[in-house]
Amino acid sequence: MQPIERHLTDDDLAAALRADVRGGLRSAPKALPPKWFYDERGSALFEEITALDAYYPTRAETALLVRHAPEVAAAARADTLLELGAGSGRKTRLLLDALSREGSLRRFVPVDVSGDFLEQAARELAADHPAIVVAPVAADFERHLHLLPSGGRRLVAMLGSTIGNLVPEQRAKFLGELRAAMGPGDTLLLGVDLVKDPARLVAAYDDPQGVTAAFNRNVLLVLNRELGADFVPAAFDHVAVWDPDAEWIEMRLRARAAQRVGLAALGMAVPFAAGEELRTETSAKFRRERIGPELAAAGFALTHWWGDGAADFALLLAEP
Ligand code: AVJ
Repeated sequence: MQPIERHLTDDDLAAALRADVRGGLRSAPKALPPKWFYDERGSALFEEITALDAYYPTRAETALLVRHAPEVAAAARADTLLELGAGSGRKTRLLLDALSREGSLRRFVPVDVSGDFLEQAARELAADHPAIVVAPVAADFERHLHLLPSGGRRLVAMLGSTIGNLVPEQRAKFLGELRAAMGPGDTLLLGVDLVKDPARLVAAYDDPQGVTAAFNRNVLLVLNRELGADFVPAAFDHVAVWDPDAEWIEMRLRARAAQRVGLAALGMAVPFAAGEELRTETSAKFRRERIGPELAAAGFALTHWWGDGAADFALLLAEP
């Protein structure tokens, strides 16, 4: 495995967290970007979420990859797999195995904001694929796409409906920057969660075991540790709502009573009214009729669409 190429240091991350929290807790309504969920505990809780009965996306996407990874590999004939938001491994392995069998694969580039997470995931994959160069990159896909390794035929994969965490304006910017960073011979693989019965969507983000609630509140513990804040997680209720117009799930934390929260590192004290909500995540759900034109607007052509029988989730390929 090659040493991690860092476009993002721990200092950059700390500065980005401060800026996001300062801005997000001053705005009305209050909001935080979902990327701050994923410290060690948050990543472990997310892994737990993926195993919940109610959380269908991971199972649905894994089944799609089991079925269609060989077709993805045949269409891409990529020598490089570049994975944005490097996942836990199983789905990555399905892609790596299919590309290896296709005979084209030379290099795997996992990209993630968290260096620690990358190190571990990359090491395990490198051990299982000794013939492949594993070249991890610590970067933020909203800022550093132009710095990603170039050359060869690259399959750029963003799985898990991670793209759903971007709101439409962010998505247009991301897809435009990605298009600019890609060239002939490159292929984009996206995993997207689909619009479906709102009851099932809400259930996937409000499980009876309370794992998602713990995941949601975990961001408050991240702020307590990183910014010397004094959030009391139990003073906030976990809320998941479906917005039928925007077609996204919103996760929020609702203050159970009026309170003031101090953030020592920012020299801020933030008032919450009773019932006031802090938005912590938007998770957009897609339709082919919507993502197709979004891709086209960014300069991509949608070439393949693989859905499951239940129309829960889809894998798509697009070319610049
Ligand atoms: C990994 C960001 C796609 O939005 O479904 C799971 C994160 N949040 N449960 C999603 C998540 C609450 C997940 N993404």
